[in-house]
Amino acid sequence: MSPRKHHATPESAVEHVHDAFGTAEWWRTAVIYQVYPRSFADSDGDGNGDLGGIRNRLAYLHDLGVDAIWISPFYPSPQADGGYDVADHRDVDPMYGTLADADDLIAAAHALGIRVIIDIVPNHTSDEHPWFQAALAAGPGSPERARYWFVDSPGVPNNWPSEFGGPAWTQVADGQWYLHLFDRKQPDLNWENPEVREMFAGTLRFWLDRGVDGFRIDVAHHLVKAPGLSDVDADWDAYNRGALPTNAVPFADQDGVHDIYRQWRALLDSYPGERAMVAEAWVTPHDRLARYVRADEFQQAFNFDYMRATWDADALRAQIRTTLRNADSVGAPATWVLSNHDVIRHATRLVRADPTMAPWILEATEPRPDTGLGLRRARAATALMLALPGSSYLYQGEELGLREVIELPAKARTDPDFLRGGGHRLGRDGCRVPIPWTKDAPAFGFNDTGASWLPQPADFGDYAVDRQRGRDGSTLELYRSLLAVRRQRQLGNGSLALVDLRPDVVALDVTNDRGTTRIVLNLGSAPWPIPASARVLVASTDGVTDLLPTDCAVWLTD
Ligand code: TEU
Repeated sequence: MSPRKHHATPESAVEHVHDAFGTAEWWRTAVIYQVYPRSFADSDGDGNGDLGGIRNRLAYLHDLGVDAIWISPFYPSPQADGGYDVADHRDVDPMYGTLADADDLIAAAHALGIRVIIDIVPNHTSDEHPWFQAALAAGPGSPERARYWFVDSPGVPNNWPSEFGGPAWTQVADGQWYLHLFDRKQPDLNWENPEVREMFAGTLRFWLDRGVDGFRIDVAHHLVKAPGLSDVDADWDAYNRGALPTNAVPFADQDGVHDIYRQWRALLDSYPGERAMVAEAWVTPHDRLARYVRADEFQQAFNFDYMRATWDADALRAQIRTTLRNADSVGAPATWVLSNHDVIRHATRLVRADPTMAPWILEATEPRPDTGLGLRRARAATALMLALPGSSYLYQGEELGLREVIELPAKARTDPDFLRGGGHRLGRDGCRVPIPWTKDAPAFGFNDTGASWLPQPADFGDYAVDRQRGRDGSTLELYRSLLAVRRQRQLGNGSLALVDLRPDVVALDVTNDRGTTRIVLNLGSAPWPIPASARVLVASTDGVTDLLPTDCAVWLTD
C-alpha cells in the first residue's frame, strides 16, 4: 500500500496498521443498528414501543442501509432496569407483543436481508424470576439459593458497590444477604452452579432455533467472581474513567468467564449459518478485551475505549491503531461504536465540559452543551467511524442527529442509576426518549395516540424522519450516503494506513480492490486544503469542496 501522489506530499509519513481479512463472514464488516424497543416505534398506541412497531419500520432500516439490527431485551420484565431485569428468558413481555410477533419480526427482517441479534442477560435475573422467588421461599442452604449469591456474615457482605449506587448487597427477611452488582431487583446468578449454565445454554438454543443470527451478551465480563469475595480496594473515580485495568476489581474480567464463552461458541457453531455473538464487556485495556474475541470465543466485542476517546487527533489515532493491532493479534474484526442506550448521545457527549468523564455519568450540575457544535462533531465522528475496517454499531436516533434529553423532569425519570443515585447522577433516560418519525403527528409519529413513556421535547419534531428524508444536507441523508458509499467501496474490509498530514488532522487510507479511499477529519482550528485532484465522495458538512473546515470529515478518492 502506498500513498497516492496527489494527496501525500513526498514527506507525508504513512503508517501501515492493518491488512484486509481473507475471508469476511458477515459479522466482520456489518453495520449493526441498535433498536431500544420501548422507544423505537409503538404499534398499539400505549406509549411503549413494541415488536410490531419494529416490524412496521423495517423498510426504513433497509432504506438506511444497515446489515443487521440488535434488539435490546423484550422479555417479560418488571422493567426495573429497562428490561435488563429478565423474569423469563424464553418469552416476550406483553408490552412488546408475543412470541409469534418475534417470529414474524425475524422472518420479515430476513426477507429484507437484515440479520437479527438479540440481547441475552446472563449475569443476573429479575428478583421476580421464578428462580429467585423459589430461592426466597426455600430458605438458607437450599439448592434454590445456590443459584444466586446468598451469604451470611461475617466478612461478607463485602464493600462491593452496586453500579447504580449504594451497596451491592441486600438483606432478606431471614437475615441472609444476596449480591446484586446492579439494582436490588437484579440478583446476580452464581455461574459456579451447573444449573445456571444449563439454563442459559437452553435459552441460547431456544432463540437459535427460532432463527436469530446472534446475541449481544450483557456485561459479559461480570459473570465470574473471584473466590473469597474479598473487598475491593480501587480508586472508583479512576476506575470509572477507564484508567485502571478492569480486573483490578474481583467481580470483573476474571479468567473463568472465558470457559463459558468457549462453550457458547461451540453451541453457535453447531448451527447452520454464521451465528455470532458480541460481548458487552467494559474491559480495558485493549489487550484484555482481545481475550474475549479469540478464535473460539466471541466473534466481536464492543470497543468502548474508542467510544471514550476524547475529541483530539492524537487520541483518535491512538485508539484506531491500538484497536486494530489488538483485534488483528487474535484474528478478530475491530468494532466501533459511539452511542448506545447506556451513554450520553454522542451529539451531546462530544462537547461536554469534562470529556474524560465516564460516558454514562451525567451529573445534575453538568452545564448544557452547545447543540449546534455537538451535532457538527457527531456527524464528523460518524463519518470517521463508518470508514474504519470492521463492524460498526449505530444507536437508534443517532442517524437523525438526536441530542441527549438532559432536561427530563425528575418525576419522568425511571433509570435505577438516577433512582439509586440520590439525584447526583441523572441516569440514562435522556438517550432513551422515543424517537421522532413525523413532525406534525401525535408523539412525532412514535404512535398515533400521542402517548409516550418518556416525554419528548418540542425540538424533537425538527429532527423527525419526515423532515430529513430527501433533504440534502440532513443528518439522515448523510448517514444514508455514508452507508451507501461504505457498501460500494467495501470499506468494512480494507487495509488501513494512517497518513501524517498535519498533527491536528486524522487522515487514513482504506484500500481494497475497489481502490483507495482517503478519510480526513479536521480537529484543528485552521481549515485543511483539499487537493484539487481529489474527488469528494461524501462530507460531514454540506458544501465542502476546497477547504475542510474544523470539526468536519471528508471521504476522498482520485
Ligand atoms: O450495562 C452495563 C454497564 O455496566 C453500564 O453500561 C451501565 O449501564 C452503566 O455503568 C451505568 O451505571 C448493561 C446494559 O447495557 C445496561 O442497560 C444494564 O443496566 C446493565 O448492563 C445491567 O444489566
